[in-house]
This record gives sequence, C-alpha cells and structure tokens, in this order.
Amino acid sequence: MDYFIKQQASNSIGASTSVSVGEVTVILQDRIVMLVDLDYFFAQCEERRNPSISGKPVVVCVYSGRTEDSGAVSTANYIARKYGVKSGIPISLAKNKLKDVDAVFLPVDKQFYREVSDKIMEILRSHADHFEQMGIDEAYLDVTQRTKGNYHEAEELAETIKGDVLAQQKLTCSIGVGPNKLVAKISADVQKPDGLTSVRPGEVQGFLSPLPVRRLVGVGRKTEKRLETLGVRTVGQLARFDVQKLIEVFGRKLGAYFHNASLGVDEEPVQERSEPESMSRISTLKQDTRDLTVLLNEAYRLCSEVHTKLMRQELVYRSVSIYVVAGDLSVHSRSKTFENPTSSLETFKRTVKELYEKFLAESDAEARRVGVKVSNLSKKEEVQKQLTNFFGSSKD
Ligand code: TTP
Ligand code: MG
Repeated sequence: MDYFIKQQASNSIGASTSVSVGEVTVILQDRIVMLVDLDYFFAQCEERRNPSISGKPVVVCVYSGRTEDSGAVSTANYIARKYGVKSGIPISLAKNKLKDVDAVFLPVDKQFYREVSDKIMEILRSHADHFEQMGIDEAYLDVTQRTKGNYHEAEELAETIKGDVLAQQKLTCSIGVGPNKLVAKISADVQKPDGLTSVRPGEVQGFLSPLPVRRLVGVGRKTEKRLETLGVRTVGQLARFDVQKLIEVFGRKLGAYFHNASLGVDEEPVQERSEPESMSRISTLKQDTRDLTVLLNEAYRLCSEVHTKLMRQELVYRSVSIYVVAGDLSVHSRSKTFENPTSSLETFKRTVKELYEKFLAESDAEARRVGVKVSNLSKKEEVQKQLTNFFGSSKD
C-alpha cells in the first residue's frame, strides 16, 4: 500500500481532498474534469438532418453489402433502444425487433458526422483549460482553472456547454463532472440522454462502490470473470481487496491500476492528442542482398512491430512505404497510398512485398538496410471498431 500513497503525494500539486476506504486513505487532487459524450450520436445527426424521423426508432447501420440486410448496427436512437436495438447487433436482428413499428434504417454517413463533430469539438474546446478529444463524439475537458476548482461553477459551466451545443448544433449531450477522467467518464454514463451528473471528491467512494467492476475502463469480460473468481464483483469490493494479491494475479502495473481505479484515483492529465504522422522501422541485414525472400523475411518482421504499435495507439494508415539503404549508402524508397484507411497487417505485408518487387525490378542496387513505414495515419474509426465487434473479438 505504501508505494501507492507515496505516488499520490509526489504527484500532488495544489489543493487536495483525502478519501478513506476501509483502512486506506487516499488523496484526490482537486482537479475538475468533464467528459462530454454526445447522445446516440450518428442517429441524432440523422434526426437533425431530417427532423421528420425524430419520434420514430432510428437505426444507423454499417451494411456489409453481402446480402441486403447483412451488416451491423452502428448506433440507434433511444426509441429504438427500448426495443433492444443497440450498437453491434446484426441488422437482421434489429429489423426483427422493430418489425411491428415504423422504424427508419439508414446507412452510416461518416463524413457528415465528422463535420458535425468537428464543429461541436470546437465549442467544447473553447470551454476548456485543457482539452482531449477521445473519439468522434467524446471529449475530456479540464476546467479546474476557469472554475477556480469550484464544483458549483463547474456544474453551471456544464449547463452552459449543453446549452451552447444545443443552440449552435441542435444536438444533446451528456456530461459527467468529477475530480478526474475516470470518475467523469463513469458519471457521464449515469444519466443519458441529455444528462448531467456531477460527483464531487467526497462523493467518489459512495458513487463507485456499488458499481460492477466492469464499469472501470480496462475491465473487460475476461478480467471481470477473473475478479469474480476472487469474489470481487463491485468496485467497492475491489477497493477493499488486498492490493498485493491483485498484483500477484494481474501483474504489478495492472494490479496497481485496478486498485487505484477502484478508489477513484486517476492522475491521467487531460491533454491534447497529437497523432503521429508516420511510424517506421528499419534494420540492417546480415549481408547485402537482392534476394526477395531475405528482404521480405526481415521486412515482414518490421511490419509486425510497426503494426503492434499502430494497434496500441488505435491508428489506421493509408500509405505504405519501403526503404532500402544500398551498399553505397544511397537511399531508395517506394510508396503506395490507398483510397481508404486500413489497419490490416495483411495489407501492410502484401503492399510491402509489392513495393520490394517493384524496387528490385527497377533498381540494381543491393540492399544493406531495409525499412518499412506506414503514414497518413488517423484514429481508428468507430465503424471499423464496430465491424470488429460484430465479427467477434473480445474486449480484453
Ligand atoms: P457511443 O458514444 O458509444 O454511442 P452513442 O453516441 O450512439 O450513444 P450514447 O447516447 O450511449 O452515447 O458511440 C458514438 C458513436 O460511435 C455512435 O453514435 C456510433 C459509433 N459506434 C459504432 O459505430 N459502433 C459501436 O459499437 C459503438 C459503441 C459506437
Ligand atoms: Mg455518445
């Protein structure tokens, strides 16, 4: 337990509030963080564009094109949700659930949602000391300075933000206010749509304790099951669970994270995200060569490394390049850009192969070093996440 309290102390700047859970006392820095999440975003954009559909169940779909109804639901408005329609379910199932009502099914129009999102993010940014966009419809705002650390002011500011978004962009959102990102995120989910939930430092423990552990970011289905075998179902039970045992089961980093999270402690700053423009790896061959198999052997290894990093940062790429540093140290490169972004390792490797073949056909240089690069990077789109969900991958 010691290391944890020390960590808190060394990170603390300015005012703080201490909170006790059983025998443990933790110090929460007095920050005020908001999480703004737009309600049923894609479907609400569609309602705004065509108000005549508001009042009906609206389902926005990613059609795979294989058969008329194949694909998955991207999101649905709250009327459709009453019938059990939600993100990720097959379109055919959604149609079945809504077969007796006058429902509207629409294809995703990502470009339109992106435009609406950009305008709303500008509004949100203008109300924050520090701003961090998390996805197309979600952002963290650190408002500590402008509210002078006063929750009452922060709650008023949240109302102002909701009013501005509605007046300027005709959309509703839900806001969670809390002492950090973790609490703000969970509280934003409490009341939806059009909600505002504020959890002050002294209320954190009471707020989190009864919640299922699954509500904590990073606790997926597998972790939930493992915690259950330890007799831990709620965040409160997790807070009282021996941290050393947690570390034994989940490793030091994750164990400590779960422990801190259960206590409502999260020091992650709200900070602007800048996406890298490219990612690359280069390596020196054992000997200079023009042998495609040897080149690819090394290049594929580099592709996997780059791809792992790409996945960790949830990025997709649109361009692939290869590099060859020849024996005379001249540098050669070949590139290819796709129309649509992808996260596929297979496409990456296939393109690298094509480009090395092209290089060998066009140049007679011998390769001393080989490199691969992905560029034109952007955040992985929710649509792609959704398709992955649909075709089955677990959260952990
Ligand atoms: P969410 O904020 O998770 O969902 P939402 O805005 O539709 O609904 P809520 O009122 O609960 O916030 O996701 C934002 C958008 O991302 C959503 O409108 C559509 C898209 N999305 C998918 O395409 N697939 C998914 O599985 C999820 C969860 C979201
Ligand atoms: Mg949302």
